[in-house]
Amino acid sequence: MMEVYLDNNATTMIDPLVFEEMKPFLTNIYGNPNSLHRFGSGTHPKMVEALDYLYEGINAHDNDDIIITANATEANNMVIKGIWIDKILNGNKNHIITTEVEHPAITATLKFLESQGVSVTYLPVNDEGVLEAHTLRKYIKDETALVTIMWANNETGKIFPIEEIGLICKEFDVPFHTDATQAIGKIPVDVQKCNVDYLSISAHKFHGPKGIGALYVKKGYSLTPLLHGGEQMGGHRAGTVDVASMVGMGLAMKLATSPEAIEYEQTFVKGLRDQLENAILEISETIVIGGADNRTPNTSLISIRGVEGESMLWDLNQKGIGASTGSACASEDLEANPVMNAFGSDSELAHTGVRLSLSRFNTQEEIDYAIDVIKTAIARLRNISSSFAYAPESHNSQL
Ligand code: C6P
Repeated sequence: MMEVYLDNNATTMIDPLVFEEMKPFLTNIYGNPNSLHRFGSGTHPKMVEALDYLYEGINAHDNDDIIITANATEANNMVIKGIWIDKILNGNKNHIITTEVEHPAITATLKFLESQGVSVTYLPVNDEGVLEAHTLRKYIKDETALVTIMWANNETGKIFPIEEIGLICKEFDVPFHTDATQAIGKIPVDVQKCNVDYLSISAHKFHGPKGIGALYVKKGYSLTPLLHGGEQMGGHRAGTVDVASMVGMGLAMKLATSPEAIEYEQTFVKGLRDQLENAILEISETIVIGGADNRTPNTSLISIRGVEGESMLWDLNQKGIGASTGSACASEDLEANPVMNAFGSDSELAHTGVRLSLSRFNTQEEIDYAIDVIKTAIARLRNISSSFAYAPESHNSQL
């Protein structure tokens, strides 16, 4: 049976070139980068190179900071809780603005802050699932300590008007953070052009290793650290850095953000995504949630009326295809998808979303196979009772 991975917004396969680059740092170059001897300093050239690739990948200025973290979740927590400590607990501001379709790494962190008395505004999105930048103007107040808005949505792939949002934040002199987890490697990301002050990065979304990410911090926008301890990362994040993963993230960033790589996403990957999507849309009562415009080139969130998203995943999995109904981290929660609810979709529609997310490693053959399997699954599932339920044989709540 063919195996086809169509869940690249959950995570991506590591690029074999990236893995090769990491290997020496998992074997013979094992020194602690903070040690003064040759074993430690031997790690430095490749770490510096990795940082250079990160700076180049998002067009950061040399004087800005990039702090290595464990993932985008940590980067998001670092900026939100850092601002909370610096500007809310230690200052006179008490308000944060976000949207209602952010990833839980933002919303759960903000919910915690709300429990501590912080006021949070969740901006509504339009019926395409995108924030209209002018909406933001009405909600910024003197007490606003931070605006945090994603660059691209993980479920719909919808791209937010980051350049306009950055300009508004600059006009009001409010720090602007964007979670760019789903944008990097898919569309151009330029922190200078978009007036971004903080930006979150996750390597495993662009064919780097898991367990490594970064927070970009514009010069002059320092933060109280989350982790206190040693002086690593200039005191911004204590703890010995995972050198192999950092080196891997650097190369993955270089490979994913070159102009040629972005062009390849816009042509080859988008071409495959569109073929897959169009084949499904030929079937009656199927729609692209939020519409087809202005999306990352790899993502398709489709609603198939009468077909429960979970049932569809079950059928696809039986045929070797991995997809999802939304965020991987909420996949055991069978509640209707909150992103779709934010669009005001009716409740049936909200249960019928399937997210198909591709990468540069998918092939034409795989997409042809996926089209056949999906068409068969839709026909089968529409023929059986609506009480059909997805029942995983086992699960491990620790995963
Ligand atoms: N979204 C998805 O299936 P980590 O794993 O911490 O590096 O990334 C978290 C994260 C943060 N922001 C956005 C926009 C994301 O999409 C994710 C990860 C995956 O949609 C897994 S839940």
